[in-house]
Amino acid sequence: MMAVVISGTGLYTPTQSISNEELVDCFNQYVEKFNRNHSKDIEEGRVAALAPSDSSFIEKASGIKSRYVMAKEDILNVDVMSPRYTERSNDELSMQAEIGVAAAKAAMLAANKTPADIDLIIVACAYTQRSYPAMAIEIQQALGCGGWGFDMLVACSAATFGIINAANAIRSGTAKTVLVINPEILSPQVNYRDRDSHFIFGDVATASIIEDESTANAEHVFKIISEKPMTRFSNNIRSNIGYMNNCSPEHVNDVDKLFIQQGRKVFKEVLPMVSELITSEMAKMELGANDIKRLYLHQANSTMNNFIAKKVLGREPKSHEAPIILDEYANTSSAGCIVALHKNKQGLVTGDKSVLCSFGAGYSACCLLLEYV
Ligand code: CO8
Repeated sequence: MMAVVISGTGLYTPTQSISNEELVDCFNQYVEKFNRNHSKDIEEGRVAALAPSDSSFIEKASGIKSRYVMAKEDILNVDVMSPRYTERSNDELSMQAEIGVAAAKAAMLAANKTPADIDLIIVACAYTQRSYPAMAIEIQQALGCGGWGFDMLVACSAATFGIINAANAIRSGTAKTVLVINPEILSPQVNYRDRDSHFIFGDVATASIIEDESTANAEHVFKIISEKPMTRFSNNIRSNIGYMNNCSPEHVNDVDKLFIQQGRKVFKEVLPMVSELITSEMAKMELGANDIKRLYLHQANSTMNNFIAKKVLGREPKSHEAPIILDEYANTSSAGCIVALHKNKQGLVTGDKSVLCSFGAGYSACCLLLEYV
């Protein structure tokens, strides 16, 4: 079978960043205000007082220290607590396409490709900012690429599932060189008034070039030697935002239209699922723990990643073996494992094997085994 490779990755990092301390300061202003405004109801037991957030809890429970966002000011305004963007006209490049283009250009540069080489664009992410026309087609026009494009949503596994779709398009002959783009603008979906989840997400965009090994001409090339996607339905990570929301106007502002999760349950259910996914894929390819040089894992929680890496390697991982980027970027949904890959390619030599693995809402998970060429 034809060998398909990842021959370049690109990263767009927003210019604005929010520290845990800034976020907690705003959250705690909101808590004080809420408790003050509801003091009588709280005293008489009709309303529960809100508890403050704590930046040291956040770092200890998740490994997150900061997150990048597209627009910081109103997230930290206690009277708003959500990003605010100026709506662009239909003639302007949309925000999600803009950051996708930036990541795509960086990936093309890394892979020594021009827009003329690209014949398929897949925008794969957790949310698209509109239903249609597809973000991929807008990006196709902005870059000046030919061919075709489409969007696909698989929450945290969108990037890996996108890479599999790209590889299959190449194998089947419907494309030669594919751009998979993950423009993750997640901050609009965060409930910044929810103590359990206000700290989790950040915005970013990543992109990858996928092509036949015979045409690859880049510094860092990873051959896809095996791929195993999986899904299993769960309500433990959910958002009910959607095009039918206006049909139930009484519920349009309910908190379930933002991100909600049962974090503990996710932890308990996803960890064994992902550890088993990776180890069985390694067994299928007759790879042992010593053969794996890097684990590029989904970036949701550093304890989770440490647990998975320990299960796979059979020992405590060294920091370069299972790189963590969520201290700086927080959870960036599907883009997280690509950011980890993008920033940690150094030191690999020909033949080295790595794991690229996503996991999250759906549930969805995917393990790609890669060989450094
Ligand atoms: N400050 C202080 N204390 C807090 C805070 C806070 N902010 N939040 C909770 N606590 C307290 C709780 O009240 C609790 O107190 P007590 O023990 O008295 O009840 C205590 O801390 C422990 O709370 P938890 O059990 O909730 O804390 P955990 O140790 O489980 O950590 C995490 C919470 C970090 C959320 C953790 O559960 C986790 O990371 N879980 C799994 C996360 C995960 O993988 N989620 C998948 C995310 S989905 C995804 O990646 C993409 C989805 C699509 C994109 C969505 C875009 C918006």
